[in-house]
This record gives sequence, structure tokens and C-alpha cells, in this order.
Amino acid sequence: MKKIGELHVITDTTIQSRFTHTELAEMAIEGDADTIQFRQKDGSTREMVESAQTVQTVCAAHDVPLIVNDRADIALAVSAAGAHFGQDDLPIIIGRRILPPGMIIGASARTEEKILEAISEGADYIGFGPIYLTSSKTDAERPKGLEVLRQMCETAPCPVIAIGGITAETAYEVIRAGAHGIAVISAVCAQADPVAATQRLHNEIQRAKAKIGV
Ligand code: TZP
Ligand code: MG
Repeated sequence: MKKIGELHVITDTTIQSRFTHTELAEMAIEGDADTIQFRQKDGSTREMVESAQTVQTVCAAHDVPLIVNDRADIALAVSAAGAHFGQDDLPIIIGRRILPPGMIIGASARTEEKILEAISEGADYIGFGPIYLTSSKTDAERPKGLEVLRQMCETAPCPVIAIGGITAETAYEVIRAGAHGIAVISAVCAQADPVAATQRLHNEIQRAKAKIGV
């Protein structure tokens, strides 16, 4: 099984404009994020490749995996560690066919059936959410809550990365519910001090893991 990080910081330049993707990646890594996800929904492919390439340079310098959201072509173009696909993106089975076998593939799945389907098609981890209310994703579903997360973590034969409205106040309970890790946007990108915010999330994950004994 591939090693999947526990603190995925998703760089976002739509909910804030103070920092670039690369600056956010640098700060998140300084705060001990162990995975960076590049998520950019608009702009030209050329811009996206250039931006993802500078993020990849930072990630590679620190030996932190970069996962590219939605775009297998950009993940390949910048030699990212992985790609993450939602239910409307490239089917996992096709991603697995066109991406190198060593590449991490993450899949967003919201039901038990979709989780098992994604894993059978070759996903290495599942992104599950939103756990709480979020304003960072325009078409987010209703929050699933901790109890559904707990059930999904029991079902999933792979690491589950919880996403959606997770903060330093809730990271602990999310990990205690069984999530392998968390993915966040606003809890880092929209904070006054993204380095300190990442560090706090990291500490909360460690505190919960120590309690569980993993
Ligand atoms: N997918 C489900 S919720 C979400 C995504 C991309 C947004 C997460 O952002 P935040 O700010 O951590 O709630
Ligand atoms: Mg997507």
C-alpha cells in the first residue's frame, strides 16, 4: 500500500488572494503539512502547468508529495506524486490506466458503494466529506457529520481523508472518528498565519493519533 499523508493542505487562490499556490505550499510545509494538493478550477492550462510546476519544485525540495486535483495531464506534466479525482472527473479506472503505477490516486466518494467502487478501480485513498459546513466549495453537499464518517471509515478498505469545514478545533474528533487524515482549505489558506494554522492542525492530528495508539 502506498504511503498516504495525514495533513493535506489544498492551496486555493479563489477564497483568498494574499498568497499564491506556491507561497501557500511553502507555508504549509513549514507548518508540517505532509501532503500538498494543487486545486485550480479556472484559468488556462498553460497557467495551471506553470503554477503547478512551481509548487512541485517546492514540494520536491522538501520531499513532500504533491497531488493535483482533477487534472491527470497536469499531474503528469509536473511529475506530481499523485492526482485526485471527484465523481465528475476522470474515472479512476482510466486514471489508473494512464498514470504511472507508482502514482497515488485519490478519489472523492460519498457513499459506501462509491467508496468500494473507487477502491476496486484502483484508488489508493478516499476523500470523504463534507464533514461540516464549508463555504470553500460552491456545490458542496450537506454536511455528513462524524457518525457517517465513522461508518465510512469502518467500511473503507483504505485510508480515508476527511474534508469539509475541518478546523483546528475539530481535527481531533475527526481523527478519533477513524479518518486517516484530513484535507483543508480555509483552515490554512484563510488564516492570518498559515504556518501557525498548519502547525496547530498537525498537532491536533498527532494528539488524536497518540490517543488512538497509532
Ligand atoms: N470537497 C469537499 S468539501 C471541500 C472540497 C474541496 C472544501 C474544503 O474546504 P474547507 O475550507 O476546508 O471547508
Ligand atoms: Mg474534482
